[in-house]
Amino acid sequence: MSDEEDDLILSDLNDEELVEQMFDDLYDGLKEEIEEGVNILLERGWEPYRILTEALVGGMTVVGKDFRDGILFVPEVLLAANAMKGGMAILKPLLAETGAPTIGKMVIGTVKGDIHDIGKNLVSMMMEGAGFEVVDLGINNPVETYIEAAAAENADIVGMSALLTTTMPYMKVVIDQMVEQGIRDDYIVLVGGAPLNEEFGKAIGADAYCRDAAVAVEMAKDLIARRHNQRAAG
Ligand code: B1M
Repeated sequence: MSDEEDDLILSDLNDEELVEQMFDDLYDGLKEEIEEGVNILLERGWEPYRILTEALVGGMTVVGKDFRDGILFVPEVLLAANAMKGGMAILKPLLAETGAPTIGKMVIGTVKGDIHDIGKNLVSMMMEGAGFEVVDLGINNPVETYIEAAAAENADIVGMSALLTTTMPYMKVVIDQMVEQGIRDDYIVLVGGAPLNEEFGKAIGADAYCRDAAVAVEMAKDLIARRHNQRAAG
């Protein structure tokens, strides 16, 4: 690291420069700097959601591109993910601070064979912030875990995340098993993850594909409201 970089004082940067620097720090896996950047933006009055999307998710997109292109490798991406999680941990309680009453319960996990959890964690945070109760099943979940947890938690929503083209078909295994057990309609099934699209969501029988965490919240609210209305009418 050059002396110039060594001396860099994050709080001296304007917002745009700071976000740019946070992209670099995320890329370099510098957790403490990311945490400091998040705190500075909060002090400057940025909304937690804006910090999450513009500074953290934005930075991770750059990491993703260079990972795809073979410029970054797994160890570096793990460090970047760790730095991102440091920033997310600061934002989590703030996003959940809306004080909204619980409007539904969701169990969510990454599917079997898949260990990516940043997107899932982000969805969990945003759902909690919107007033949902969330039970996070973690990563690498077999079908039994989803089904048992949904029943045990009396969940309204089953959420599944997959980041690999090789693991996304597993979502259909879970839904097919729910159909087989006659419990499919007991739950709203939401799916998401970078390689998915709307067509895939429909093809596997999910209630909705969610492009990002904000869409997941909207879909969940919408589908819960529809369910309540249907029940009230029936
Ligand atoms: Co992985 N990885 N990775 N990786 N990784 C991808 C997914 C990849 C696209 C990179 C690339 O090549 N460009 C590629 C997949 C290619 C493919 O399948 N076509 C890939 C690969 C190949 C792999 C390995 C196989 C690499 C290897 O070992 N050779 C390996 C697989 C391990 C496994 O799972 N079995 C692997 C490992 C890893 C790390 C461990 C290093 C790390 C994960 C760390 C962690 O999650 N704790 C990692 C990372 C970080 C990535 C990238 C760079 C970033 C993913 C991420 O966190 N994005 C990723 C490239 C990319 O996606 N651009 C890549 C940020 C996050 C906020 O976005 O997860 O899309 P995302 O979530 C969004 C939406 O998709 C949606 O909302 C979220 C928030 O807006 N959403 C949901 C997600 N889940 C949802 C669930 C819902 C609703 C919405 O339910 C209701």
